[in-house]
Amino acid sequence: MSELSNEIRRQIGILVGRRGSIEFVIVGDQKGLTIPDLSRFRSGILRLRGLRLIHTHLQGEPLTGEDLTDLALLRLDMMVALHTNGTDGSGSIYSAHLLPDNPDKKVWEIDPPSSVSQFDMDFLKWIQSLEDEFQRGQRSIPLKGVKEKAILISVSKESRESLENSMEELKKLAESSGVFVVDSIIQRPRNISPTTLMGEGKLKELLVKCMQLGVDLIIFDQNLTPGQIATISDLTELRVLDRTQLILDIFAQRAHTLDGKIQVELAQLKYLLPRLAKKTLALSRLTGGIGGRGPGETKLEIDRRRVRDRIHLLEKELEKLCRRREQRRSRRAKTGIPILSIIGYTNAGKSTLFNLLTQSHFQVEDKLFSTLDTATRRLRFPAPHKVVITDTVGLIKDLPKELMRAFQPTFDELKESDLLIHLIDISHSHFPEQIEAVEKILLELNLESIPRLRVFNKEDQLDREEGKGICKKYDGVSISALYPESLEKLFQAIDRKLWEESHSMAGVDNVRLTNEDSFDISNQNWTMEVRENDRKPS
Ligand SMILES: Nc1nc2c(ncn2[C@@H]2O[C@H](COP(=O)(O)OP(=O)(O)OP(=O)(O)O)[C@@H](O)[C@H]2O)c(=O)[nH]1
Ligand SMILES: [Mg+2]
Repeated sequence: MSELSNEIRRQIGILVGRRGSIEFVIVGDQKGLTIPDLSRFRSGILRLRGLRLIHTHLQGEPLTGEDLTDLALLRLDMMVALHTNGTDGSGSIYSAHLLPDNPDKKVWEIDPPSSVSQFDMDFLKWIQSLEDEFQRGQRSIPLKGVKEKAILISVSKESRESLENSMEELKKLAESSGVFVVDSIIQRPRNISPTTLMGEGKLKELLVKCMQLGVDLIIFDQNLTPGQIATISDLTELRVLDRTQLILDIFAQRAHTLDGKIQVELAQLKYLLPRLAKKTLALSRLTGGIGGRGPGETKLEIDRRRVRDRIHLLEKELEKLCRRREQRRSRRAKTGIPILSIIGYTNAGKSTLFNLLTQSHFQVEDKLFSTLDTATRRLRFPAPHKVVITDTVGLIKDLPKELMRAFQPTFDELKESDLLIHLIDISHSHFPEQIEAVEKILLELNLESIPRLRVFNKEDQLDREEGKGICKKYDGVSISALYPESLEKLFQAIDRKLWEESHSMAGVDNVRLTNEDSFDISNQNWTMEVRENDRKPS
């Protein structure tokens, strides 16, 4: 090869299979060669390709940066460059290979050059032991009761602090959807690649890391365009998800009622449709697994025409749903009883508070988005008033617009509220950002004109004085939904908001009831309401 190469002044390369079969012969130019499409040699993302590239260098130069990039991106068994001297046949061989997980976090090993005449190696034996080592590394992170492992990635020019906060939340989202987070990488490049976000260098490092750790799923904190998902997935053969898909996946797992299922599936399909235009393996890699499952562990349809039909059908269902909800609303409006809705960032403790107030037993979990379906009940309110209280789906920053649209009927119901109780997790280190995110969404939903009460929850996690300071600063009250005795402040604040501040409130029935009365749910309207919501108490 080297002799020929010297003669034609071009690099020559061969791609060799494990047992020595020559699969490709490539003739390049003086500086390099172009490797053909190797997709038919796909051996699974977590394995080496089963091909080594042996090629000539004309000047006897060692492996180039490009050689090493190809080694990593293509997961070749080995990259070899050789050069011989035209006159006496002497020359040297340079080789490099990928490394299994190692303490120095090295991606590859470049072997010391050896002379062509002395080079001797039992390749098959060597590659088998290398693969064994890779597999040991991959198994070193066991799946602890979850189905998937993933590496999280954030690429943006925003401040490091805000990227770290967002990453923290992405991690919680991933865990809430049953993913074990192996590593998270934040990159703040000067230039963001429009096609792959991160540059080639980072991408290959990531790819090798995935192979070292046995991870074939990466989740971006940024939302990716259909083109970006396709490019990254095609280039790396990894399964690629973005923040929106992850949130949609959690919703799909949590949707139990018919309403919820329709809303979630519609949001998922609307997200998918523009992505199906790209002929790509990216989506087919997801079928059935995380990001590709619909409500109730069904597979998401990824055939364009069928997706369109299904969207059409679901939209009709959604319309019916809207009508049903409207009827329910007008029934409720007729009663003239004020409606309080608990809203707030996901995991703030909304359901915990709702359960305490109404003595219900709905699902409460230290997970994001444990509640999807609205629940409504009469409040066990100690004041001599009658109110209806509603628990709602949690909000989050950058709530996917597909979800906003699909959950419109749910949000529309909030419009009927007489008071929004904005519950805030005071113990969360970034609660001010969460307040901001919620208020931004309220604005988008045209709910900003409804009277609002800021209630800081989880005060038990904080120093008393600190809590007081925050309440003063944000004009709110603090409670702990775990301690009923702390609710006194909340009742007083609701009392003030509903009956003292807003005398002019239309439709608010001022019928005074005794405590016992307000526990009585024999009233037809209310028992019906609970049934209609058919959300199952845990
Ligand atoms: N320490 C403390 N933990 C609380 C308090 N209130 C709720 N929690 C916990 O916070 C977690 C979330 O509570 P949920 O009631 O499910 O929160 P949510 O706002 O309904 O959440 P989503 O439905 O997921 O949006 C659970 O682990 C609760 O036990 C509180 O006052 N103090
Ligand atoms: Mg909840």
